[in-house]
Amino acid sequence: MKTVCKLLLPLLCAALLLAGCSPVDFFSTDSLLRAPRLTGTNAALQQAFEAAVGKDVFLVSPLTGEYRSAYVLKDCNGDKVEEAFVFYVRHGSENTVHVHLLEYAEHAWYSAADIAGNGSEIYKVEFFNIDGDPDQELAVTWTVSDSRRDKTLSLYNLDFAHDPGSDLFNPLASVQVFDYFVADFDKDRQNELFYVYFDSTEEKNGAYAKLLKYSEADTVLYPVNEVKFDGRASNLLAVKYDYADGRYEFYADCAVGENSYYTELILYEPETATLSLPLRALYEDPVAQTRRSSLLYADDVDGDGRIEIPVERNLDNSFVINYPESETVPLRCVSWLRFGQEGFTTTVTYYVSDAYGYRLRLDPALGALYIINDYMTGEVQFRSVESLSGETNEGDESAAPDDLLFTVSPAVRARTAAPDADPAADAASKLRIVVTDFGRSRNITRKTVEALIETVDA
Ligand SMILES: [Ca+2]
Ligand SMILES: [Ca+2]
Ligand SMILES: [Ca+2]
Ligand SMILES: [Ca+2]
Repeated sequence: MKTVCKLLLPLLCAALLLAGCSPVDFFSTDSLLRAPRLTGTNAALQQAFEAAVGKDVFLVSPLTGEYRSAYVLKDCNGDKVEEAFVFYVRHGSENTVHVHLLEYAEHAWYSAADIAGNGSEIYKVEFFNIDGDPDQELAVTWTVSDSRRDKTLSLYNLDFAHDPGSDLFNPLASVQVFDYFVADFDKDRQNELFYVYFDSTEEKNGAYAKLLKYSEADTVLYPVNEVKFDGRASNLLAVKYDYADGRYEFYADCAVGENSYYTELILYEPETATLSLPLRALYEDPVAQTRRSSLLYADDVDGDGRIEIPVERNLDNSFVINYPESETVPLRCVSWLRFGQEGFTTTVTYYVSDAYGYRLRLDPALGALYIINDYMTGEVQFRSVESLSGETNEGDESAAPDDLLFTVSPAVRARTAAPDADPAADAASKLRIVVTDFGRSRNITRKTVEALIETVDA
């Protein structure tokens, strides 16, 4: 699984390593109101900052991401000398966060530029190269207090060799984002910006994905294309991506009103160098394909590097008994769908127990199953479907579990874990697994069942 923000992590880590050993004690401090006294080089940096803007300021730390300090050191122009970015709000004035840039030369820090940003808080700070010059651009995602749903990504080209009278900070783009991702989509050795956003204005109302590319000639980022999600998408919840067959695939989990969710799939098509919504062409109602009533996120459920989309399904012949105020209800499983040329295929199906925090993979080796869950006791019976169409056992109640392979139920009392207990069997260790003779005759053992059980976060 990769989230959009995780993509840049290796790059950032590499950048941090290259940047060498910054004296980070101070810089790791989160959410400082005022700068503490610094020592050594940092003290000189703080003095230079205060000499430029005064002492009556609040420092502002990014809320998330790799850089969590109001002071960010980064060598953007590759001369092996770090620049310093300081994020602050002037006390008693407007709430806008400013970015102050200091450069280091001749054994001293000096103030180089100062700009007003686009929010009262900083969500994230990153650096990447998206325009024609080799320098890193500064990417700041701004938020406004109490409105973290709306984020603004501002990209700044930094012109360190600027002429007197021209600006060091050159805004390349400022766009509303839910999440974004920078990569060389079209393999021309220059990065593009992909982002997803929700536009709540009356004219555009809806969720969109958009791709921006840098134009050398016009020195701006221009839109390559934009796709609008299904009109029923009422909110964005998460975006993940994978890379398969030479193209990026983005999975955007969306809300559809109350207690209903679906995943919008967005592809980058290398042939046309544009974004597309492939489900539109394959299905009459693309939303119905992945719609679910539980908040389940698209994820790489089997760890193969590809994202799967979860959907709920009633399992044939399966039901929940002793359900409050109702005799039986259909039993739902979660299937994870993989998208391919032909549309969706199921990769894996789980029986999910939210109540007891586990899921059990319905491995094909178990054979075709039906499941009966006793809501009162928590006991779940896994039964072979073979006998469903066959002869029934007449009159003999004790012979009823003929098709019962195994049961899983909450452990009745605390059991001491065996000294050689497999940590992977953690979830299973809180459960009582009983395999029947019939189950054993089908090569099912306690270990087989344990290996299919995973812990699920509540
Ligand atoms: Ca530098
Ligand atoms: Ca650049
Ligand atoms: Ca490119
Ligand atoms: Ca996968």
